[in-house]
Amino acid sequence: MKDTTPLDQGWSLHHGEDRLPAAVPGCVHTDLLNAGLIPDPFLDANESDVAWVGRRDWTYTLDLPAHDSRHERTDLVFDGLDTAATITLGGTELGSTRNMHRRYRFDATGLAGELEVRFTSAYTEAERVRALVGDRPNVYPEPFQYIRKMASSFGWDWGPTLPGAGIWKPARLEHWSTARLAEVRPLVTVDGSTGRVELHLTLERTENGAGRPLTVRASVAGAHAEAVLDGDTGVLTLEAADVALWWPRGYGDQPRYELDVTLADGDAPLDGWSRLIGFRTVELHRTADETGTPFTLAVNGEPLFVRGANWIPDDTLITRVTPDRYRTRLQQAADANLDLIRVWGGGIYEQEAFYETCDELGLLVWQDFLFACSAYPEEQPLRGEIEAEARDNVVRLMPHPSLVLWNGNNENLWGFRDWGWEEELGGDSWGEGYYLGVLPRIVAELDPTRPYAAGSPWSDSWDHHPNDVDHGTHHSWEVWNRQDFAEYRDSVPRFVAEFGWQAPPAYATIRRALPTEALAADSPGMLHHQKAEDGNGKLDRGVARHFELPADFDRWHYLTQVVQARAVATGIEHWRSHWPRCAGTVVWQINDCWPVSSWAAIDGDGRLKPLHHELRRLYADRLLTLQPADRDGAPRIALVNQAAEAWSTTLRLRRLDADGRLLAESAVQLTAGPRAVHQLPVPAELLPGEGSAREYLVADADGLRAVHFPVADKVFAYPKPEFELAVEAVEDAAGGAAVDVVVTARTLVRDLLLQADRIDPAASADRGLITLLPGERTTVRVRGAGVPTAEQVREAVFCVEPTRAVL
Ligand code: BMA
Repeated sequence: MKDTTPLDQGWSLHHGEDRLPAAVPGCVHTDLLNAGLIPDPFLDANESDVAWVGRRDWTYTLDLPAHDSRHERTDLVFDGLDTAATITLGGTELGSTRNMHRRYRFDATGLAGELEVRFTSAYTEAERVRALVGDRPNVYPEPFQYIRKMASSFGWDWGPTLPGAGIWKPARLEHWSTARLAEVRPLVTVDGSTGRVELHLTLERTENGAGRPLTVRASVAGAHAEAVLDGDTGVLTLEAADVALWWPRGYGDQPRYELDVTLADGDAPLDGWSRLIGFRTVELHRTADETGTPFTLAVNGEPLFVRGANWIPDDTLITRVTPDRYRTRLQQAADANLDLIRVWGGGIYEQEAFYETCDELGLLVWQDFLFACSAYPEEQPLRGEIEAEARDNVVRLMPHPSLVLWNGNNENLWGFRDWGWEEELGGDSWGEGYYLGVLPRIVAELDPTRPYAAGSPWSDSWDHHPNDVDHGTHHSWEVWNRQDFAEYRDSVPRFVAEFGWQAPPAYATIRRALPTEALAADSPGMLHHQKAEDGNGKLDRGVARHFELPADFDRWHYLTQVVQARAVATGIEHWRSHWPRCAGTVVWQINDCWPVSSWAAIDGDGRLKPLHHELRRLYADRLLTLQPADRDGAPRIALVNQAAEAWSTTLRLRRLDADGRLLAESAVQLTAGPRAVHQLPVPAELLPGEGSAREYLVADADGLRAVHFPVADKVFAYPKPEFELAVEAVEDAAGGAAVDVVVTARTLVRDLLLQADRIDPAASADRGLITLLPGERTTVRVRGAGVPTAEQVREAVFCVEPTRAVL
């Protein structure tokens, strides 16, 4: 049987004359940090001080004594090397690498001594390739399209510039004889309750093993198959009766079955492979209809309104993202009622634990191939790397039931058409051959059970603009860049694959990142931790359209977070109400990779912004929304029901005055069918007077609430908010002490937010923005803050205040 020696101990990183202890898996930045040789690049403006790290070459060594192997072959295997490296063992050069996204295997039979992995700076390698293939347009001033390395490690509009080097995934020796399983490719489908696995196998044989008849056995869900192979490839088919379907969360369970494969020489086992698979079908409906070209995912025949978010690398220093951290983050995504995560093309093909956790939680995965926001040369040496990388990752990830879509790139088809690239390129290659040629061919060949989209956004053909709202996927960025969030209501794209609004991270996250700074919206550290073009200008203008722009930092921080949540809510409520014409929203972005003002719902320290709580409401099976007059007509109420059962409810509508007086009221019995939207116009007598600064509308149904104010907050005659707070210690089900903060409103209280991390950086609240009518009471549970006094809690509470001019 094959046997494995992990190479995860005893490595050194050469730093001048010194040899530092090095982590494998790991990277130079974390090794230098651990050795106390660089300051934490995530704090203050330290990022700039450590820029030298990415410009240098780095060498890792490990002493590998001779191994007394009974086996014919010893391979040195790297699951990931970041990025341009030359590998020698005992003075023999084994080979070189230039792609972080591939696995590498070198024949190291009989070799021993010092194992040396010499990394060339990613900049040196990228510039070398740029000189060979010629310059290409890029949205960012860094050369990431000339090297197959995580693009955003070079910096992004939410990320620091910290390209590093390192043995970023496990390394090991594999000792084997006769043959090994070089590739196992299960094509998993299901017909009724019969699960089918077509297992494509590739063997690698030693000289001794050449031509020898070897037995492969496979089993899954009670089905068995066996074959004798004397060549290097084979196909086994398994049919399992009565399998249960794997469903996305919210639609059913996620049963998984162990698929085992063994390779044997007679009775002697040589190698084994095992994965948990799931039986489900996936289709992408793209057949033209009366509006244009839909983009509707269907799992097990059930068309979905996708409730998604975009995922970026969870830490710029990605080797710090452990399986536990993946689990925490993905559980947070699931808690926000997401059912799809898009792994965005400027990051990485994530690690196994990411996809395993998605399989388990029922989070669908849309996986981009790794191309983002720039023109990619199609010449060598890149072309060969890209083909090899795509093959490697398609094979690696295809056993996962959560994976439902391969996507060619992020925004490159759009960039070519719209951002002046076409002219600038003057006929040079830019990646089209990958997105419309190489990649779909690879997916069709290796993983034909999954749909492929050429890009996001993409209209499915050059006949339409790549970002056409009526055709395929759409990225809605004009609104954040230039407009008020109400403009989301101006269109009904077929699928919104990106849109979002920025806000700063939680207060405690900012404090940790900028420990000594006198905080202001534009203080040096805040600006350093804001990477978007005119990011703070857009934040400020976003606030100023609705509120008086405050000078006070805490208020600015609160209001930017309110606007972020309201903006995303406006988009999702509008688009969901247009199901099935619009078949999904994928918010930009769920997570962050360091402490920064960004579009994220979960900040760089893992704290939830109010947006996260809002997503939980927006993406619940049942959504109640009030849609102001838009191009489709008068103000309406939409009951969005994504559950399999009909939703019957009594809808209560109230027109109220700012002081709480009831002006008009009605109750209607309504039913939204299964997975359907029910709409009705708001009755005229319930509508607040147009332009009224005193009247507003409240809709309630089954504990869900929607409010509509006809004017901006800065014009509305809010009363001075009055509420009481009571703190009760409780025993929390999750274990440990917690408190319930009971809020009782005496007046209208709009968008009350308890920022628990201001009480204690370890504390969190289970609710986000809350609107209460006079006399209403609600409870917020706060964990991790001990038992604070009501006064301490009050200092951490914010809500919308009346504008002085209006009072
Ligand atoms: C899109 C994304 C990212 C970017 C985001 C916010 O372009 O694909 O590249 O971070 O918008 O600007």
